[in-house]
Amino acid sequence: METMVVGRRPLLQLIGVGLVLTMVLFLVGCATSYPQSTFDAAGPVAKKQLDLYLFLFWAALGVFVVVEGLLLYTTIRFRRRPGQQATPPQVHGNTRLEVAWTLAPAILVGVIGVLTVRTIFDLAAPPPAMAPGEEPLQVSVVGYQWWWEFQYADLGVTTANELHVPVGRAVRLALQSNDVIHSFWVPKLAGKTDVIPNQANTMWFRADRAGTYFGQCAEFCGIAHAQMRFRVVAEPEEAFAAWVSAQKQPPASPVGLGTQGAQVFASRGCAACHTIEGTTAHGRVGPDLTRVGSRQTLAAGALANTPENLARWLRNPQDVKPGAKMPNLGLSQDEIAALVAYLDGLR
Ligand code: HEC
Ligand SMILES: [Cu+2]
Repeated sequence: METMVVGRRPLLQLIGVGLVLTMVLFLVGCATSYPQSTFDAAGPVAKKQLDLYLFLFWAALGVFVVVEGLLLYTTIRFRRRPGQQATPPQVHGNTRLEVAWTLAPAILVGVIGVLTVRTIFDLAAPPPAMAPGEEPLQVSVVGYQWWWEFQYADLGVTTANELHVPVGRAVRLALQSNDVIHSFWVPKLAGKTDVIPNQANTMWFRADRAGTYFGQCAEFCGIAHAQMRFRVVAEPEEAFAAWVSAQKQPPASPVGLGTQGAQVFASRGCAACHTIEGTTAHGRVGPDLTRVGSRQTLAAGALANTPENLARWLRNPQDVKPGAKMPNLGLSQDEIAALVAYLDGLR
């Protein structure tokens, strides 16, 4: 009797520790915001992918419960009891059982295969029009180490790291890479699609809820891969149209300190890499800065777009985003202040 009590205590402790750990795991799941959760599908493409995933999840859970249940049952039911001989009777082969455990997984894998292929074909088809004659919005996405360019060729707009789209309308993307393989991923809107040099991949999504959706490169592409983020801003049709017309107008002429900033921009070689419409700057190495002041972030989500952060970026891009392809140009404090006034005014 005495030995049994002692023998059981560690087991109880183990169960206790297990329960606490399980509780911690569940509580960790109680965060309030999930900006990149695939479980919160905000459009039909993400929804379809989520449905397929959920089927797989429940099927796998069913298999787990059956297999582990049988394992536990046999372990306990047929355990060695006191006074039993060392080796239990040996059995070889059981045709019925073997047929059953070959057929069951084959059928399950077959069902998963059919559902998967159907989903792939569904998503590869052109997006359904929500209204008669409605055309999807066409955007070209170009992946660069380590930022994104979005070109709306039909609208004459180019921007970086911030994809504006109208709510409730399909968006068709043509994805290309300027250098290495990247992958375009907005978890709440659509699964990943590879972005490959010399090969235009296409995909589509639709945002059914207005909001800002977080996206990021999902294929390791070099040192700053983790800082290759972007946002999708889905807004009502009128707000989207207002954004487009603001982006299309040439930026207002700089005033005050901004005028000096424009001169610094021209004299310090920025134009070799950056474009600002309405000026002589037509560089194609870095992001289009025509409306840089209107964007939420700098350097593909590395910094919030504030004057202080813009100054930090210009002081030394490598400090903010190690590996970034913009060199440290050794700008003076005065030059930085003038550039910040100029660039922040480009809205
Ligand atoms: C050799 C090419 C090159 C030169 C010269 C250059 N840049 Fe850049 N710049 C880049 C690249 C590439 C990026 C993108 C960095 C990233 O996000 O990884 C960038 C990013 C930026 C950004 C952030 C834009 C955004 O939307 O995130 C600003 C602002 C900027 N540069 C301003 C300047 C200014 C001002 C100058 C001149 C003083 C300058 N750049 C000179 C290549 C250059
Ligand atoms: Cu990447």
